[in-house]
Amino acid sequence: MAELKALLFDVDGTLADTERNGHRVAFNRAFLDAGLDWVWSEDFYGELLAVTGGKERILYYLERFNKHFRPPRELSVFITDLHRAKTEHFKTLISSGAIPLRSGVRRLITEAMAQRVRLGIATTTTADNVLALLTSTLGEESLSWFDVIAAGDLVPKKKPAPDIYRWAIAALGLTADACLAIEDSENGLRSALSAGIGSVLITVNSYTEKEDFNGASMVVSHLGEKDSPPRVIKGGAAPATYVDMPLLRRLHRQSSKPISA
Ligand code: XBP
Ligand code: MG
Repeated sequence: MAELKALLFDVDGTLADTERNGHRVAFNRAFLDAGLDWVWSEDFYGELLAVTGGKERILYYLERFNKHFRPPRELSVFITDLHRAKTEHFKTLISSGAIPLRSGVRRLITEAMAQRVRLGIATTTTADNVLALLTSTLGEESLSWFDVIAAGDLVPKKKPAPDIYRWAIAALGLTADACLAIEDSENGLRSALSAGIGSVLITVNSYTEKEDFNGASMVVSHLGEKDSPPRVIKGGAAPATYVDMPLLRRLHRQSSKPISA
């Protein structure tokens, strides 16, 4: 396994817990504005998360749960317009500071930069949403910390397809074996692994904790801090008690032998 040269972060559920009280609320506000009586509950949204991509998720909802809906204009235009409105609501929510970074994210990013390990983002959400989240949580200068922000419709196929990770790796001018991915979901894990990234750390959340993370290098509850260590769900962290750069380097070295589920 090559030297660890870059960390590739997922966004939703990984950098911040954005789904339950961010994207889901933004979707419901956009539905209300559009005069639709659609309300996605917390539990129902968890089912819809099986499909990545907001536009793809709306289409999945219509095809699977609301077959009789007749869109007021061509369906793809209707969905695109609805999703654009949802993104505005999400950006407003994020810019209000409503959703903080998850535990350990700021610390690990700072550690990686201090050790000259490059940073990238590989996400299904839109670039606008990523910029809003980074700006509101880390400040505008943080946008320059990431050598690549690979997001949303940049690629034809979203996670679990490998496209977005392949795009990010190529944009970094690296090979997959020099990268470690940090994800929260099975779709994200599958995407990173099929892009050839052998070391994937999973930080679960309330929507993804029961998913299948077979093939991950390690599964933890969160990245953690010295005084608030994570729960290790699969894999061995010792001697580390929370996720730091030495632990990631160890995982990367060992990543030819992923843990079994
Ligand atoms: C999670 C997703 C996104 C968000 C909604 O992305 O699947 O679609 O749920 O964002 P990540 P959009 O890869 O960061 O986990 O509505 O902008 O798609
Ligand atoms: Mg995610």
